[in-house]
Amino acid sequence: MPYDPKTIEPRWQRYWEENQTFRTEDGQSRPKYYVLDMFPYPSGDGLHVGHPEGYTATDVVARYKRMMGFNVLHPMGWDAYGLPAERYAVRTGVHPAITTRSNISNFRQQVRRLGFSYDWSREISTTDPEFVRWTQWIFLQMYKAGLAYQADVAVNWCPAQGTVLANEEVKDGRYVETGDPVERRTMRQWMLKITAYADRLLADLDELDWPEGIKAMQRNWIGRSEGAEVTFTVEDRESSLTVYTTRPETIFGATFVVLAPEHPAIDAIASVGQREEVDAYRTRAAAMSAIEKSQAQSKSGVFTGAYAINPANGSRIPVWVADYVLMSYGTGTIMAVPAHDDRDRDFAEEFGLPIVEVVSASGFPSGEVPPAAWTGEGSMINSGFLDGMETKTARTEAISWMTEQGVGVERIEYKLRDWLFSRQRYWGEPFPILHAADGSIVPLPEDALPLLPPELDEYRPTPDGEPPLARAGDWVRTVDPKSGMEALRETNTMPQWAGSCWYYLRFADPRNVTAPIDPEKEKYWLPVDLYVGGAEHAVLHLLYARFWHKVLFDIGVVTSKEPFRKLFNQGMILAYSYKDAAGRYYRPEDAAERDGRWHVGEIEVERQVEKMSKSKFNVVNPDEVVEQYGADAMRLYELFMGPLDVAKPWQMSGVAGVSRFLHRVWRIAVGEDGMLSSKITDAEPSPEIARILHKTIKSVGDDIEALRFNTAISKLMELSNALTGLDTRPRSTVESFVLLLAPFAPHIAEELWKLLGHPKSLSHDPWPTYDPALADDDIREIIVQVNGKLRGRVHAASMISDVELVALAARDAEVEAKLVGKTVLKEIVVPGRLVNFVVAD
Ligand code: ANZ
Repeated sequence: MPYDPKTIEPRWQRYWEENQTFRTEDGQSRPKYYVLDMFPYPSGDGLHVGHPEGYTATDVVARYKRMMGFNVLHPMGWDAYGLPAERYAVRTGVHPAITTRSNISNFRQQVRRLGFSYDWSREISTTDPEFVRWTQWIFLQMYKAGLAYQADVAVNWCPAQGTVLANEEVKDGRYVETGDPVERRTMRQWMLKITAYADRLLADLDELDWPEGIKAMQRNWIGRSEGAEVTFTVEDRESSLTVYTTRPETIFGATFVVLAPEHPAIDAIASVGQREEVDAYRTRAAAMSAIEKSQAQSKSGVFTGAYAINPANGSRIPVWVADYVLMSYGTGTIMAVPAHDDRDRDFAEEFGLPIVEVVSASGFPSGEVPPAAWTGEGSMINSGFLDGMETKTARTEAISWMTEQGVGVERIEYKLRDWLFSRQRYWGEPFPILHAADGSIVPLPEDALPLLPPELDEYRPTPDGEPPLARAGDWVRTVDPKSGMEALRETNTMPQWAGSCWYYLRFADPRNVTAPIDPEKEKYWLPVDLYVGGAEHAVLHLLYARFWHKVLFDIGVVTSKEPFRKLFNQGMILAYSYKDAAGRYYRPEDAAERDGRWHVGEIEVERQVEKMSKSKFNVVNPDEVVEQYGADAMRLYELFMGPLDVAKPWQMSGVAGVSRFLHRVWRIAVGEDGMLSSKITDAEPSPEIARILHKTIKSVGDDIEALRFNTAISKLMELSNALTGLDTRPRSTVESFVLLLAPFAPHIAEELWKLLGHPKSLSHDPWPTYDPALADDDIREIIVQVNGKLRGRVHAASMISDVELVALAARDAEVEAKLVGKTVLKEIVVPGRLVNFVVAD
């Protein structure tokens, strides 16, 4: 009877479900292990082969840890609010509530077919009313703590999406998800004070077992700089200007001051003669899109006609306006030091402004200005009381001097800005907020939660930024339950990130109706031990969730400082695509290789590895893979393709390859008649097989712990080859092999386990253990001679001492028989090879 995943797999999936094999109980005395996938948003396109890559990895870990005796929490849920779900609804014209429900059930069914050991009793969706209740509750706590506030802010308005976006969602003037351009506007929005946590978000990164690249991206995004604020008086004006600098020691080299074009002080400073030119420049700068700004190379700017006084040396320096200075950073004003800053240098050269060197560039003749800005450290020159000091010392000295003189103070600045938390979209959590007639903000009482989005037929975004919820007049007009006065509901909604900021907590206590999570359960389950998902969340979700977690820590909801102890990013799964010289794509199944070149019919095409996309016809549908090869083959291939964290192309031939492996595995234990193979015996394994087995147990365990799944699988393949080669296969070895295979290919493993005579699922059976001496890679076979004649063979680690080796050799049964009653005259040892006992006859 051949291996038939089509009958085996659904049967075991039903068994697991009926027996609640993966149901997790709380608070046991056993140690816990919480392994989590970044939950998907259930898009209308269904599952992509990229999803199960991470899901299979975490499932292997979950199954392995269970067999290691851990109480494992391994849940799945749906990130169902937000732009992606709504974009799909807008495209199809079907209400998001309906599409979301059907998308979820489609995703669930697709995920289930892969046999993951999720505890489905803990399934949650961010759109569940009970989940929404606690998302809104957390927002209310933030509001009460002063961490949520409304403000008129310069926002990223995306006309194509009809909503504002957070800074984290915009790169080079475009929405990162869609590439739609973004404009600057000022709008009244809800903000979350993530900046209040900047220091902790930065410091606590050090404790995390996360990829260094992701930590570096978060550090850069938070962008802490140590520097000083320095005040420059303006000649003949009432006003003064405060600059932010990270190089206060270079103040003697400050030869001009520059303001951002949006700076409010410009009106008071610009001279009558320069006013017109300044205004024209400011208008031009305002009209520039964020995209143009991010691409602007050449320096542009305008002189204000005013002069500032450098407080260090009293020199009179011109004040300029230029768009390379950002209003949103520091004070929106800089002291320009063209000898030691590249941008200042370009600007000075463009407009013929003086360049004064104050840090000697090592090796450059003094008195001459080097051809480019020297931005490194050095010793101070042309700097009065700072002369001769090293830059680092001079920095501290300069700040002390400024503080004494009352012209400056030390200041720490962050690039991180508060999180713009409202969206002008329909499909999100409404804010639990009322606006009273007198303009005051009234938070909804907690017992009025959840507040769900109102029923609306027209939920499309509006062109002017008026939220779609404003159309639900009867919902918007309400009564403040406390005062009984008329009030209007807030019509903005929360962004798609809200639910994912705390969903990992809820899995530990998904049905709690009195709190977001029970404190005992939180203490037991949190933090997440292993979190796996794509690297695209490096800053967005992973920074937002850390922020909420810290807020929840401060209000006593959680006891851990960080939510995710270990993070691992899966690599992108790519695919081959085929296109001709004109850039037209062809279906992969129509392409064939001839003489080393690819063709579709007579047309020559180029084969490339690219992202999967419908327009390139190279999307692989997981359902078809399961249909053809089964879930176990799909799972194995997902992990056998290469290291988990690298990008790699999908190849159907690879799936066929692992499928052949599973067929061979089947034949190790199953005879022609479908019964246990007659080759399986109760004999002891040979030393050779025992060694291979123990080595495999050790390395597969080590590989799973280190998330090196591809090498674990190849070691299982080696062991299976060894077993296939045997005429009699020791039952104990075959059983151990089945247990080792189980986390990777659980369906076939359960089936073989049953055939081997075990009536119950192996999911909670102990993981095989190994004998370290046998598992040692460097075990050598040692020949044992007595008077030069071969009498036995022993196995020993290459590191063993001569004395130990002799003792081991003497214990070999045959050798021992030859030695009894004899006098050993001499022992000759050739380490790693041979022991010869020379005995008297
Ligand atoms: C004088 C100076 C001398 C500077 C020098 C640099 C080198 P980070 O490290 O990124 O914090 N700066 C300050 N505010 C700015 C703004 N709103 N827009 C553009 N540039 C701004 O950078 C801090 C440095 O960037 C500050 O230190 C300032 O230039 C500039 F040899 O001041 B520096």
